[in-house]
Amino acid sequence: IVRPFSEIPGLWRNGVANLYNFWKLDGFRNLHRIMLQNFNTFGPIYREKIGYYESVNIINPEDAAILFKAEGHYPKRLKVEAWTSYRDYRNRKYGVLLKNGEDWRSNRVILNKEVISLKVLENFVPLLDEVGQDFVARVHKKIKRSGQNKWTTDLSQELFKYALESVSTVLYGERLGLMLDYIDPEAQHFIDCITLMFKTTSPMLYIPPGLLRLIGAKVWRDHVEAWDGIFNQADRCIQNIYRQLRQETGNPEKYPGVLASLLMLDKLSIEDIKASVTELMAGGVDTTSITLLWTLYELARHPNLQEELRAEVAAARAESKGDLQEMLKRIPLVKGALKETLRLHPVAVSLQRYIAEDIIIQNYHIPAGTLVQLGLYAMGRDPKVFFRPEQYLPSRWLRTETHYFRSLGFGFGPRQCLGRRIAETEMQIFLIHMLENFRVEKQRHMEVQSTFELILLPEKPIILTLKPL
Ligand code: HEM
Ligand code: 2DC
Repeated sequence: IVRPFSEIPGLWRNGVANLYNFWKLDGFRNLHRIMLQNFNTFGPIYREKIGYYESVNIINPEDAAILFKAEGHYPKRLKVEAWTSYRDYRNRKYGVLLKNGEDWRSNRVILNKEVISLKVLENFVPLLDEVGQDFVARVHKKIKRSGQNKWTTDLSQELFKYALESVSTVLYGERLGLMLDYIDPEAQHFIDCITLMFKTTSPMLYIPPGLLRLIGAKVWRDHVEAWDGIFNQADRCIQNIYRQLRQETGNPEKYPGVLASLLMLDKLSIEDIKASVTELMAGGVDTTSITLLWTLYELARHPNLQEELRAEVAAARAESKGDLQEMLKRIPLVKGALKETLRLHPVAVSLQRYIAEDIIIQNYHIPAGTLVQLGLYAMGRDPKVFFRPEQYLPSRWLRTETHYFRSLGFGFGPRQCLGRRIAETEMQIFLIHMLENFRVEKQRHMEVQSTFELILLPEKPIILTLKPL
Protein backbone atom coordinates (compact mmCIF):
# COMPACT_ATOMS: atom_id res chain seq x y z
CA ILE A 1 0.00 0.00 0.00
CA VAL A 2 1.33 3.43 -0.99
CA ARG A 3 1.87 5.88 1.86
CA PRO A 4 0.70 9.49 1.53
CA PHE A 5 2.94 12.51 0.91
CA SER A 6 2.28 13.84 4.43
CA GLU A 7 3.95 10.79 5.99
CA ILE A 8 7.36 11.32 4.40
CA PRO A 9 9.79 11.75 7.33
CA GLY A 10 11.60 15.01 7.91
CA LEU A 11 11.24 18.55 9.22
CA TRP A 12 8.90 20.41 6.97
CA ARG A 13 6.20 21.84 9.19
CA ASN A 14 7.92 25.03 10.35
CA GLY A 15 10.11 26.67 7.74
CA VAL A 16 11.08 29.63 9.91
CA ALA A 17 12.17 27.50 12.89
CA ASN A 18 14.11 25.25 10.53
CA LEU A 19 15.82 28.26 8.98
CA TYR A 20 16.87 29.35 12.46
CA ASN A 21 18.35 25.92 13.24
CA PHE A 22 19.98 25.79 9.83
CA TRP A 23 21.58 29.16 10.46
CA LYS A 24 22.84 27.98 13.89
CA LEU A 25 24.52 25.00 12.23
CA ASP A 26 26.17 27.41 9.79
CA GLY A 27 24.07 25.63 7.20
CA PHE A 28 24.77 28.24 4.54
CA ARG A 29 28.24 26.73 4.26
CA ASN A 30 27.47 23.16 5.36
CA LEU A 31 24.51 22.27 3.18
CA HIS A 32 26.23 19.16 1.78
CA ARG A 33 27.07 17.78 5.23
CA ILE A 34 23.61 18.58 6.58
CA MET A 35 22.02 16.70 3.67
CA LEU A 36 24.27 13.72 4.34
CA GLN A 37 23.24 13.76 7.99
CA ASN A 38 19.56 14.02 7.13
CA PHE A 39 19.81 10.88 5.01
CA ASN A 40 21.45 9.15 7.98
CA THR A 41 18.65 10.27 10.28
CA PHE A 42 15.60 9.85 8.07
CA GLY A 43 16.65 7.21 5.53
CA PRO A 44 16.62 7.37 1.71
CA ILE A 45 13.80 9.91 1.46
CA TYR A 46 13.02 12.99 3.52
CA ARG A 47 10.94 16.11 3.24
CA GLU A 48 12.26 19.49 4.33
CA LYS A 49 11.43 23.16 4.49
CA ILE A 50 14.02 25.83 5.25
CA GLY A 51 12.68 29.37 5.05
CA TYR A 52 10.53 29.28 1.95
CA TYR A 53 12.54 26.51 0.25
CA GLU A 54 10.60 23.24 0.31
CA SER A 55 11.68 19.92 -1.19
CA VAL A 56 11.66 16.14 -1.10
CA ASN A 57 15.17 14.66 -1.02
CA ILE A 58 16.28 11.32 -2.41
CA ILE A 59 19.64 9.52 -2.64
CA ASN A 60 19.28 6.22 -4.57
CA PRO A 61 20.18 5.88 -8.26
CA GLU A 62 17.03 3.82 -8.84
CA ASP A 63 14.94 6.66 -7.39
CA ALA A 64 16.86 9.18 -9.50
CA ALA A 65 15.74 7.19 -12.54
CA ILE A 66 12.09 7.57 -11.45
CA LEU A 67 12.61 11.30 -10.88
CA PHE A 68 14.09 11.94 -14.31
CA LYS A 69 11.42 9.86 -16.05
CA ALA A 70 8.89 12.29 -14.57
CA GLU A 71 10.71 15.49 -15.60
CA GLY A 72 8.40 16.12 -18.56
CA HIS A 73 9.11 17.88 -21.88
CA TYR A 74 10.20 21.10 -20.22
CA PRO A 75 12.40 20.02 -17.31
CA LYS A 76 12.52 22.68 -14.63
CA ARG A 77 15.08 22.85 -11.83
CA LEU A 78 15.01 24.90 -8.63
CA LYS A 79 14.45 28.54 -9.50
CA VAL A 80 17.42 30.46 -8.13
CA GLU A 81 15.50 33.62 -7.26
CA ALA A 82 18.59 35.73 -6.67
CA TRP A 83 19.50 35.24 -10.34
CA THR A 84 16.05 35.93 -11.77
CA SER A 85 15.59 38.91 -9.42
CA TYR A 86 18.77 40.51 -10.67
CA ARG A 87 17.66 40.20 -14.29
CA ASP A 88 14.20 41.56 -13.49
CA TYR A 89 15.76 44.41 -11.51
CA ARG A 90 18.11 45.39 -14.36
CA ASN A 91 15.65 44.58 -17.13
CA ARG A 92 17.85 41.93 -18.69
CA LYS A 93 16.66 38.88 -20.57
CA TYR A 94 16.94 35.40 -19.11
CA GLY A 95 19.30 33.07 -20.93
CA VAL A 96 18.97 29.30 -21.26
CA LEU A 97 19.95 28.80 -17.61
CA LEU A 98 16.90 30.68 -16.31
CA LYS A 99 14.31 30.27 -19.03
CA ASN A 100 11.54 27.71 -18.75
CA GLY A 101 8.87 26.11 -20.91
CA GLU A 102 8.77 26.50 -24.68
CA ASP A 103 11.02 29.57 -24.59
CA TRP A 104 13.72 27.47 -22.90
CA ARG A 105 13.30 24.55 -25.30
CA SER A 106 13.46 26.56 -28.51
CA ASN A 107 16.62 28.37 -27.35
CA ARG A 108 18.23 25.22 -26.00
CA VAL A 109 17.72 23.25 -29.23
CA ILE A 110 19.62 25.88 -31.23
CA LEU A 111 22.34 26.29 -28.60
CA ASN A 112 22.81 22.51 -28.42
CA LYS A 113 23.97 22.41 -32.06
CA GLU A 114 26.63 25.08 -31.49
CA VAL A 115 27.77 24.17 -27.98
CA ILE A 116 27.30 20.52 -27.10
CA SER A 117 26.94 18.55 -30.36
CA LEU A 118 29.75 16.20 -31.32
CA LYS A 119 30.25 18.05 -34.61
CA VAL A 120 31.60 21.19 -32.89
CA LEU A 121 34.15 19.24 -30.89
CA GLU A 122 36.61 19.26 -33.79
CA ASN A 123 36.46 23.06 -33.72
CA PHE A 124 36.95 23.23 -29.96
CA VAL A 125 39.84 20.77 -29.62
CA PRO A 126 42.58 22.79 -31.41
CA LEU A 127 41.55 25.97 -29.56
CA LEU A 128 41.60 24.28 -26.17
CA ASP A 129 44.87 22.54 -26.98
CA GLU A 130 46.53 25.89 -27.56
CA VAL A 131 45.38 27.13 -24.15
CA GLY A 132 46.62 23.92 -22.51
CA GLN A 133 50.04 24.33 -24.10
CA ASP A 134 50.24 27.93 -22.95
CA PHE A 135 49.37 26.90 -19.41
CA VAL A 136 52.23 24.39 -19.41
CA ALA A 137 54.63 26.99 -20.78
CA ARG A 138 53.55 29.36 -18.02
CA VAL A 139 54.20 26.76 -15.32
CA HIS A 140 57.64 25.98 -16.79
CA LYS A 141 58.44 29.68 -16.61
CA LYS A 142 57.31 29.89 -12.98
CA ILE A 143 59.45 26.87 -12.12
CA LYS A 144 62.49 28.41 -13.80
CA ARG A 145 61.96 31.70 -11.97
CA SER A 146 61.70 29.98 -8.60
CA GLY A 147 65.29 28.78 -8.98
CA GLN A 148 64.37 25.59 -7.11
CA ASN A 149 63.29 23.43 -10.03
CA LYS A 150 59.75 23.30 -8.62
CA TRP A 151 56.76 25.54 -8.00
CA THR A 152 54.74 25.33 -4.80
CA THR A 153 51.51 27.28 -4.86
CA ASP A 154 47.73 27.50 -4.52
CA LEU A 155 46.82 27.01 -8.16
CA SER A 156 43.24 28.24 -7.92
CA GLN A 157 43.82 31.70 -9.42
CA GLU A 158 45.88 30.18 -12.23
CA LEU A 159 43.12 27.67 -12.91
CA PHE A 160 40.43 30.38 -12.97
CA LYS A 161 42.44 32.12 -15.67
CA TYR A 162 42.93 28.86 -17.57
CA ALA A 163 39.19 28.17 -17.45
CA LEU A 164 38.20 31.69 -18.50
CA GLU A 165 40.73 31.66 -21.32
CA SER A 166 39.41 28.26 -22.48
CA VAL A 167 35.73 29.12 -22.46
CA SER A 168 36.37 32.54 -24.03
CA THR A 169 38.40 31.08 -26.92
CA VAL A 170 35.58 28.73 -27.71
CA LEU A 171 32.86 31.38 -27.38
CA TYR A 172 34.66 34.19 -29.22
CA GLY A 173 37.09 32.31 -31.45
CA GLU A 174 39.97 34.41 -30.17
CA ARG A 175 42.33 34.53 -27.25
CA LEU A 176 42.05 36.88 -24.29
CA GLY A 177 45.72 36.44 -23.38
CA LEU A 178 45.25 35.40 -19.76
CA MET A 179 48.23 33.03 -19.80
CA LEU A 180 50.60 36.00 -20.15
CA ASP A 181 52.43 37.71 -17.29
CA TYR A 182 50.38 40.88 -17.53
CA ILE A 183 46.73 40.20 -17.12
CA ASP A 184 43.98 42.59 -18.03
CA PRO A 185 42.54 43.96 -14.77
CA GLU A 186 39.08 43.73 -16.31
CA ALA A 187 39.43 39.97 -16.78
CA GLN A 188 40.62 39.66 -13.18
CA HIS A 189 37.61 41.71 -12.06
CA PHE A 190 35.30 39.41 -14.02
CA ILE A 191 36.77 36.38 -12.22
CA ASP A 192 36.33 38.06 -8.82
CA CYS A 193 32.74 38.97 -9.68
CA ILE A 194 31.84 35.35 -10.47
CA THR A 195 33.18 34.19 -7.10
CA LEU A 196 31.25 36.95 -5.34
CA MET A 197 28.10 36.17 -7.33
CA PHE A 198 28.14 32.51 -6.20
CA LYS A 199 28.98 33.39 -2.61
CA THR A 200 26.15 35.92 -2.29
CA THR A 201 23.62 33.58 -3.91
CA SER A 202 23.55 30.91 -1.20
CA PRO A 203 21.87 32.91 1.62
CA MET A 204 19.27 34.03 -0.90
CA LEU A 205 18.22 30.43 -1.50
CA TYR A 206 16.46 30.65 1.88
CA ILE A 207 15.68 34.35 2.35
CA PRO A 208 13.72 35.95 -0.50
CA PRO A 209 15.88 38.42 -2.46
CA GLY A 210 12.88 40.72 -2.82
CA LEU A 211 12.85 41.15 0.95
CA LEU A 212 16.63 41.65 1.15
CA ARG A 213 16.41 44.27 -1.57
CA LEU A 214 13.63 46.07 0.30
CA ILE A 215 15.71 46.36 3.45
CA GLY A 216 18.83 47.27 1.47
CA ALA A 217 20.77 44.22 2.70
CA LYS A 218 24.49 44.08 1.88
CA VAL A 219 24.23 40.61 0.40
CA TRP A 220 21.75 41.88 -2.21
CA ARG A 221 23.88 44.93 -3.00
CA ASP A 222 26.98 42.77 -3.40
CA HIS A 223 25.05 40.37 -5.59
CA VAL A 224 23.94 43.18 -7.91
CA GLU A 225 27.48 44.53 -8.06
CA ALA A 226 28.79 41.07 -8.95
CA TRP A 227 26.31 40.48 -11.78
CA ASP A 228 26.87 44.04 -13.05
CA GLY A 229 30.57 43.26 -13.35
CA ILE A 230 29.84 39.97 -15.10
CA PHE A 231 27.43 41.51 -17.60
CA ASN A 232 29.67 44.52 -18.32
CA GLN A 233 32.65 42.31 -19.18
CA ALA A 234 30.57 39.89 -21.25
CA ASP A 235 28.95 42.85 -23.08
CA ARG A 236 32.39 44.17 -23.97
CA CYS A 237 33.47 40.81 -25.41
CA ILE A 238 30.21 40.39 -27.29
CA GLN A 239 30.24 43.94 -28.74
CA ASN A 240 33.78 43.39 -29.92
CA ILE A 241 32.86 40.25 -31.91
CA TYR A 242 29.66 41.85 -33.20
CA ARG A 243 31.62 44.82 -34.56
CA GLN A 244 34.22 42.57 -36.22
CA LEU A 245 31.48 40.55 -37.83
CA ARG A 246 29.82 43.62 -39.29
CA GLN A 247 33.15 44.79 -40.72
CA GLU A 248 33.75 41.25 -41.95
CA THR A 249 37.35 41.28 -40.85
CA GLY A 250 37.28 37.62 -39.88
CA ASN A 251 39.09 34.93 -41.84
CA PRO A 252 36.36 32.81 -43.51
CA GLU A 253 38.49 29.65 -43.21
CA LYS A 254 38.82 29.91 -39.47
CA TYR A 255 36.21 28.66 -36.97
CA PRO A 256 34.70 31.92 -35.69
CA GLY A 257 33.52 30.71 -32.27
CA VAL A 258 30.12 29.99 -30.73
CA LEU A 259 28.95 33.61 -30.58
CA ALA A 260 29.70 34.47 -34.23
CA SER A 261 28.18 31.16 -35.36
CA LEU A 262 24.97 31.96 -33.48
CA LEU A 263 24.86 35.49 -34.91
CA MET A 264 25.37 34.24 -38.46
CA LEU A 265 22.82 31.47 -38.00
CA ASP A 266 20.28 34.21 -37.25
CA LYS A 267 17.79 31.92 -35.50
CA LEU A 268 17.84 33.55 -32.07
CA SER A 269 17.37 37.23 -31.31
CA ILE A 270 20.51 39.15 -30.48
CA GLU A 271 19.19 39.73 -26.96
CA ASP A 272 18.67 35.98 -26.45
CA ILE A 273 22.15 35.23 -27.80
CA LYS A 274 23.73 37.80 -25.49
CA ALA A 275 21.89 36.45 -22.46
CA SER A 276 22.96 32.85 -23.03
CA VAL A 277 26.52 33.65 -24.07
CA THR A 278 26.92 35.67 -20.86
CA GLU A 279 25.71 32.69 -18.84
CA LEU A 280 28.08 30.37 -20.68
CA MET A 281 31.00 32.68 -20.00
CA ALA A 282 30.11 32.99 -16.30
CA GLY A 283 29.30 29.29 -15.93
CA GLY A 284 32.59 28.26 -17.46
CA VAL A 285 35.06 29.53 -14.87
CA ASP A 286 34.73 28.22 -11.31
CA THR A 287 33.15 24.92 -12.34
CA THR A 288 35.97 23.43 -14.41
CA SER A 289 38.80 25.10 -12.51
CA ILE A 290 37.70 23.75 -9.13
CA THR A 291 37.16 20.29 -10.59
CA LEU A 292 40.70 20.38 -11.99
CA LEU A 293 42.09 21.57 -8.66
CA TRP A 294 40.40 18.66 -6.85
CA THR A 295 41.75 16.27 -9.49
CA LEU A 296 45.33 17.49 -9.04
CA TYR A 297 44.84 17.18 -5.28
CA GLU A 298 43.71 13.56 -5.64
CA LEU A 299 46.59 12.76 -8.03
CA ALA A 300 49.04 14.27 -5.54
CA ARG A 301 47.60 12.03 -2.83
CA HIS A 302 47.85 8.94 -5.06
CA PRO A 303 51.30 8.96 -6.71
CA ASN A 304 51.00 5.44 -8.12
CA LEU A 305 47.72 6.28 -9.75
CA GLN A 306 49.33 9.43 -11.14
CA GLU A 307 52.00 7.27 -12.83
CA GLU A 308 49.34 4.97 -14.25
CA LEU A 309 47.55 7.93 -15.79
CA ARG A 310 50.84 9.25 -17.17
CA ALA A 311 51.51 5.90 -18.81
CA GLU A 312 48.02 5.88 -20.36
CA VAL A 313 48.54 9.38 -21.76
CA ALA A 314 51.97 8.47 -23.16
CA ALA A 315 50.57 5.38 -24.89
CA ALA A 316 47.64 7.35 -26.26
CA ARG A 317 50.00 10.04 -27.58
CA ALA A 318 52.12 7.42 -29.36
CA GLU A 319 49.14 5.60 -30.87
CA SER A 320 47.34 8.69 -32.13
CA LYS A 321 50.44 10.19 -33.79
CA GLY A 322 49.71 13.78 -32.89
CA ASP A 323 45.97 13.74 -33.59
CA LEU A 324 44.59 15.09 -30.32
CA GLN A 325 40.98 14.19 -31.08
CA GLU A 326 42.06 10.59 -31.60
CA MET A 327 44.05 10.79 -28.41
CA LEU A 328 40.97 11.79 -26.43
CA LYS A 329 39.41 8.45 -27.38
CA ARG A 330 42.29 6.54 -25.79
CA ILE A 331 42.33 7.88 -22.24
CA PRO A 332 39.58 6.02 -20.35
CA LEU A 333 41.40 6.21 -17.03
CA VAL A 334 41.82 9.99 -17.29
CA LYS A 335 38.09 10.23 -17.97
CA GLY A 336 37.45 7.91 -15.03
CA ALA A 337 39.54 10.21 -12.83
CA LEU A 338 37.34 13.17 -13.76
CA LYS A 339 34.20 11.16 -12.97
CA GLU A 340 35.73 10.10 -9.70
CA THR A 341 36.52 13.73 -8.83
CA LEU A 342 32.92 14.72 -9.52
CA ARG A 343 31.68 11.80 -7.42
CA LEU A 344 33.62 12.91 -4.32
CA HIS A 345 33.70 16.64 -5.03
CA PRO A 346 30.66 17.46 -7.14
CA VAL A 347 30.21 21.07 -8.25
CA ALA A 348 26.46 20.77 -7.59
CA VAL A 349 25.39 19.34 -4.20
CA SER A 350 22.10 18.27 -5.70
CA LEU A 351 20.11 17.92 -8.91
CA GLN A 352 16.51 19.05 -8.75
CA ARG A 353 13.34 18.91 -10.80
CA TYR A 354 9.78 20.09 -10.31
CA ILE A 355 8.16 16.84 -11.36
CA ALA A 356 5.63 17.00 -14.18
CA GLU A 357 3.55 14.04 -12.99
CA ASP A 358 2.76 12.14 -9.78
CA ILE A 359 5.37 9.54 -8.84
CA ILE A 360 5.94 6.91 -6.17
CA ILE A 361 9.36 6.78 -4.52
CA GLN A 362 10.25 4.54 -1.56
CA ASN A 363 6.56 3.73 -1.51
CA TYR A 364 5.52 7.33 -0.87
CA HIS A 365 3.21 9.21 -3.15
CA ILE A 366 4.67 12.51 -4.43
CA PRO A 367 2.31 14.85 -6.28
CA ALA A 368 3.11 16.58 -9.57
CA GLY A 369 4.69 20.00 -9.12
CA THR A 370 6.79 18.99 -6.08
CA LEU A 371 10.45 19.99 -6.03
CA VAL A 372 12.40 16.73 -5.79
CA GLN A 373 16.16 16.84 -5.16
CA LEU A 374 18.71 14.11 -5.73
CA GLY A 375 21.47 14.53 -3.14
CA LEU A 376 24.43 14.18 -5.47
CA TYR A 377 27.11 14.76 -2.82
CA ALA A 378 25.43 12.28 -0.45
CA MET A 379 24.98 9.68 -3.20
CA GLY A 380 28.66 9.86 -4.17
CA ARG A 381 29.63 8.98 -0.61
CA ASP A 382 27.01 6.33 0.10
CA PRO A 383 28.53 2.84 0.66
CA LYS A 384 25.27 1.27 -0.54
CA VAL A 385 25.79 2.95 -3.91
CA PHE A 386 29.60 2.88 -4.29
CA PHE A 387 31.89 0.17 -3.00
CA ARG A 388 34.37 1.77 -0.58
CA PRO A 389 33.18 5.27 -1.42
CA GLU A 390 35.98 6.98 0.52
CA GLN A 391 38.57 5.65 -1.95
CA TYR A 392 39.51 7.59 -5.06
CA LEU A 393 39.43 4.82 -7.66
CA PRO A 394 39.14 6.00 -11.29
CA SER A 395 39.22 2.37 -12.42
CA ARG A 396 35.79 1.76 -10.90
CA TRP A 397 34.41 3.57 -13.96
CA LEU A 398 36.12 1.10 -16.32
CA ARG A 399 34.66 -2.06 -14.88
CA THR A 400 31.39 -3.47 -16.07
CA GLU A 401 29.69 -2.94 -12.72
CA THR A 402 26.52 -0.94 -13.04
CA HIS A 403 26.83 2.78 -13.71
CA TYR A 404 23.03 3.16 -13.91
CA PHE A 405 22.19 6.73 -12.81
CA ARG A 406 25.50 6.93 -10.92
CA SER A 407 27.47 9.37 -13.09
CA LEU A 408 25.38 12.52 -12.82
CA GLY A 409 27.91 15.29 -12.18
CA PHE A 410 26.63 17.25 -15.19
CA GLY A 411 22.98 16.50 -14.54
CA PHE A 412 20.75 14.47 -16.78
CA GLY A 413 18.68 14.60 -19.95
CA PRO A 414 17.74 17.58 -22.11
CA ARG A 415 18.28 20.02 -19.22
CA GLN A 416 21.76 18.72 -18.36
CA CYS A 417 24.78 21.03 -18.35
CA LEU A 418 24.99 22.88 -21.67
CA GLY A 419 28.73 23.40 -21.15
CA ARG A 420 29.40 19.72 -20.60
CA ARG A 421 31.32 19.06 -23.82
CA ILE A 422 33.42 22.20 -23.39
CA ALA A 423 34.07 21.31 -19.74
CA GLU A 424 34.99 17.68 -20.40
CA THR A 425 37.25 18.46 -23.33
CA GLU A 426 38.93 21.36 -21.58
CA MET A 427 39.60 19.25 -18.48
CA GLN A 428 40.87 16.21 -20.41
CA ILE A 429 43.25 18.35 -22.45
CA PHE A 430 44.49 20.08 -19.30
CA LEU A 431 45.26 16.75 -17.61
CA ILE A 432 47.01 15.40 -20.71
CA HIS A 433 49.38 18.36 -20.81
CA MET A 434 49.99 18.42 -17.07
CA LEU A 435 50.68 14.68 -16.88
CA GLU A 436 53.08 14.93 -19.82
CA ASN A 437 55.08 17.70 -18.19
CA PHE A 438 54.92 17.68 -14.40
CA ARG A 439 54.76 15.54 -11.32
CA VAL A 440 52.23 16.83 -8.79
CA GLU A 441 53.01 16.54 -5.09
CA LYS A 442 51.33 17.72 -1.93
CA GLN A 443 52.43 18.66 1.54
CA ARG A 444 52.19 15.94 4.17
CA HIS A 445 48.96 15.47 6.12
CA MET A 446 46.84 17.65 3.94
CA GLU A 447 43.13 16.86 4.17
CA VAL A 448 40.75 19.32 2.56
CA GLN A 449 36.97 19.35 3.00
CA SER A 450 34.31 21.10 0.95
CA THR A 451 32.44 24.26 1.76
CA PHE A 452 29.17 25.32 0.11
CA GLU A 453 29.14 28.67 -1.67
CA LEU A 454 26.34 27.71 -4.03
CA ILE A 455 28.85 25.46 -5.71
CA LEU A 456 31.07 23.24 -3.56
CA LEU A 457 34.57 24.68 -3.07
CA PRO A 458 37.66 23.57 -1.12
CA GLU A 459 37.27 24.93 2.42
CA LYS A 460 40.92 26.09 2.50
CA PRO A 461 43.68 26.67 -0.06
CA ILE A 462 45.08 23.51 -1.64
CA ILE A 463 48.85 23.91 -1.83
CA LEU A 464 50.52 21.74 -4.46
CA THR A 465 54.05 21.37 -5.78
CA LEU A 466 54.72 20.98 -9.50
CA LYS A 467 58.05 19.45 -10.59
CA PRO A 468 59.21 19.05 -14.18
CA LEU A 469 59.57 15.42 -15.25
C1 HEM B 1 23.85 23.42 -15.89
C2 HEM B 1 27.45 20.98 -13.72
C3 HEM B 1 30.70 23.36 -16.41
C4 HEM B 1 27.16 26.03 -18.33
C5 HEM B 1 24.55 22.55 -15.08
C6 HEM B 1 23.96 21.61 -14.16
C7 HEM B 1 24.96 20.93 -13.55
C8 HEM B 1 26.20 21.43 -14.09
C9 HEM B 1 24.83 19.83 -12.52
C10 HEM B 1 22.46 21.38 -13.94
C11 HEM B 1 22.06 20.22 -14.84
C12 HEM B 1 20.68 19.64 -14.55
O1 HEM B 1 19.87 20.30 -13.92
O2 HEM B 1 20.45 18.48 -14.98
C13 HEM B 1 28.64 21.40 -14.29
C14 HEM B 1 29.94 20.85 -13.97
C15 HEM B 1 30.86 21.52 -14.73
C16 HEM B 1 30.13 22.49 -15.50
C17 HEM B 1 30.19 19.71 -12.98
C18 HEM B 1 32.36 21.34 -14.84
C19 HEM B 1 33.09 20.47 -14.18
C20 HEM B 1 30.02 24.26 -17.18
C21 HEM B 1 30.62 25.09 -18.19
C22 HEM B 1 29.63 25.86 -18.72
C23 HEM B 1 28.40 25.49 -18.05
C24 HEM B 1 32.10 25.04 -18.59
C25 HEM B 1 29.71 26.88 -19.82
C26 HEM B 1 30.56 26.81 -20.81
C27 HEM B 1 25.95 25.55 -17.84
C28 HEM B 1 24.65 26.06 -18.25
C29 HEM B 1 23.69 25.29 -17.56
C30 HEM B 1 24.43 24.35 -16.73
C31 HEM B 1 24.37 27.19 -19.23
C32 HEM B 1 22.16 25.45 -17.65
C33 HEM B 1 21.59 24.60 -18.80
C34 HEM B 1 20.07 24.68 -18.92
O3 HEM B 1 19.40 25.07 -17.99
O4 HEM B 1 19.55 24.32 -20.02
N1 HEM B 1 25.92 22.42 -15.02
N2 HEM B 1 28.80 22.39 -15.20
N3 HEM B 1 28.68 24.52 -17.13
N4 HEM B 1 25.79 24.52 -16.95
FE1 HEM B 1 27.28 23.42 -16.13
C1 2DC C 1 22.87 24.82 -5.49
O1 2DC C 1 20.06 23.98 -3.22
C2 2DC C 1 22.15 24.27 -4.27
O2 2DC C 1 26.33 24.68 -13.21
C3 2DC C 1 20.66 24.52 -4.36
O3 2DC C 1 27.38 26.70 -14.55
C4 2DC C 1 20.11 23.89 -5.63
C5 2DC C 1 20.88 24.32 -6.86
C6 2DC C 1 20.20 24.76 -7.95
C7 2DC C 1 20.83 25.07 -9.25
C8 2DC C 1 22.30 24.66 -9.35
C9 2DC C 1 22.99 24.99 -8.01
C10 2DC C 1 22.37 24.22 -6.82
C11 2DC C 1 24.52 24.78 -8.12
C12 2DC C 1 25.14 25.49 -9.31
C13 2DC C 1 24.49 25.11 -10.64
C14 2DC C 1 22.98 25.41 -10.49
C15 2DC C 1 22.44 25.23 -11.89
C16 2DC C 1 23.60 25.72 -12.79
C17 2DC C 1 24.80 26.02 -11.86
C18 2DC C 1 24.76 23.63 -10.91
C19 2DC C 1 22.74 22.74 -6.85
C20 2DC C 1 26.16 25.92 -12.61
C21 2DC C 1 27.32 26.14 -11.70
C22 2DC C 1 26.22 26.93 -13.81
C23 2DC C 1 26.15 28.37 -13.36
C24 2DC C 1 25.99 29.33 -14.52
C25 2DC C 1 25.78 30.78 -14.06
C26 2DC C 1 26.86 31.30 -13.21
C27 2DC C 1 25.62 31.70 -15.25
